[in-house]
Amino acid sequence: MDKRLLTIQDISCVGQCSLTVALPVISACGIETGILPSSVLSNHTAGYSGWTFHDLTDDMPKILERWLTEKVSFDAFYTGYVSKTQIPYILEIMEKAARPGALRIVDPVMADNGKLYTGFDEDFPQEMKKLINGADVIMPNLTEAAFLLDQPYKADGYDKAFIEKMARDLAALGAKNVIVTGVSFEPSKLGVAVYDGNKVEYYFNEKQAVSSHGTGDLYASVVAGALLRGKSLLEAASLGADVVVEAIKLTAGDKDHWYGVKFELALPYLIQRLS
Ligand code: PXL
Repeated sequence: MDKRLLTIQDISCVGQCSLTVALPVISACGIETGILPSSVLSNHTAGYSGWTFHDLTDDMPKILERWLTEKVSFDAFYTGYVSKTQIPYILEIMEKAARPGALRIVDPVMADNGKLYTGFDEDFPQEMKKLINGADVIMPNLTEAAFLLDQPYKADGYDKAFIEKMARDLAALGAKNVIVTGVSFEPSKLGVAVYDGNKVEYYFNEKQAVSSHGTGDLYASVVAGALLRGKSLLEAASLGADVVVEAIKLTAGDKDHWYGVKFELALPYLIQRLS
């Protein structure tokens, strides 16, 4: 049977993030992708002056019931932007609609640059820990890692010992593998720390001049797709970083394109790297 993944995150109708990135990216990886939209927004919440928000929590148990009747099941679950009240439903879906050995990939989307995203309250990280516990792979950025560990956010000035303790402490929350994103030990390099429960390895690229919205979702989607294609954790983590850099380069210089990255133009690169 072919592998099938379910991704659970919002539909931001425009803005190149969450499901509008995850579905095309994982499909481009050659993996059948089911979606469970957690909410529908007119656009994402980072940089626009406002947005509509339609919560879809009530649909979750009804959709699961249908799936169980139809014997629909998945080899992997990949979660992104979700709300607190959805977490118990998501845990139930991951338990009841799993094929044997199904992977749980959790991107604990909630914060960046030292701050929780608009709409997330202070006890959200506590709830997110319930998704982290039992995950096979988690992919926090440095801000999300700090919130999950109840420690102050450090934007810079940290060393390898700090990052490696962070990765181990995150694993101690119940995650088998940890990828910490946005790690930098020197001004010109940006990358990821990859902990497989045994050792921490790193992958770096040249740091790009701009940081763009939606790159976390692009990164996590590539990692999820690459893992299902049988890539190792470090290979998937490195490919994710390379695709993000490619997309940023393909977007750079277009001032009208402030809301996301042109990941569509990086899909041929992704496909070629996977072939
Ligand atoms: O990229 C993360 C994300 C996903 N979905 C929505 C967002 C954000 C980040 O701001 O606003 C709706």
